[in-house]
Amino acid sequence: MTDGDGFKEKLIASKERWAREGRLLTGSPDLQRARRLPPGQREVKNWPVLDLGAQPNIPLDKWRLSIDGAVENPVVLNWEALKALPQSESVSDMHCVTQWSRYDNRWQGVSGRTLLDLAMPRAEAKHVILHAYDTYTTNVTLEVFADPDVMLVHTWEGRPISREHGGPLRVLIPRWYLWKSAKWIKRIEFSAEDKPGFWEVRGYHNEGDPWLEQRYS
Ligand SMILES: Nc1nc2c(c(=O)[nH]1)N[C@H]1C(S)=C(S)[C@@H](COP(=O)(O)O)O[C@H]1N2
Ligand SMILES: [Mo]
Repeated sequence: MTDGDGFKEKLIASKERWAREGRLLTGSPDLQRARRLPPGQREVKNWPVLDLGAQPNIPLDKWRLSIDGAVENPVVLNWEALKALPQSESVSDMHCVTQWSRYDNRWQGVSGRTLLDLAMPRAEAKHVILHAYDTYTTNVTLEVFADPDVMLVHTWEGRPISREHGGPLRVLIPRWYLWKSAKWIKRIEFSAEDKPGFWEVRGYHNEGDPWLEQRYS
């Protein structure tokens, strides 16, 4: 199969999804709710913790975030510098590949767009590699990272994000399964080449669209 075929299949899958959603729009409240739930997911009210088992403790005065690689303006931010950037707020649903979804999470942090404006990726930058304090890595395309809903978040429901959920700062890529949302973010690397991360080299999909069930490769 050529890449063109893959692209066509994805297009067809999204169009099928739009058709389904259109049908559900006029349905009962239950169906409207169901419409928010990607295939194979179930809604939870708690917020499960998933990681490699080591939850790094990074005091704010030691915390640094490096933004580097194929950028015009590599930067290392400390906590004060991060908080001095324009702050944004958003509400989004989380979808985990282990089949839970949690609706209406209220986040505060810095938009990915703000970091792009700051670091200015060079023309050859096509991929973004997220490196975390626990050695976890994950990869997304620059196009995905540039979605307006991508954020680096420090606050959830008005409270600092707990250490177990990736505080002081984690990535949030709400349109993708949650394994793409690196906790304890330490470095954002822009790259001409793709670098599949921890789970991507262990059988997870290289993308991760919950609506297309891009769970495993
Ligand atoms: N640094 C880091 N980020 C990570 C992980 C990890 O092990 N280390 N696990 C990922 C996976 S597989 C999931 S499902 C989500 C879980 O986030 P949560 O524990 O806040 O629910 O974090 C993702 N981000
Ligand atoms: Mo996960």
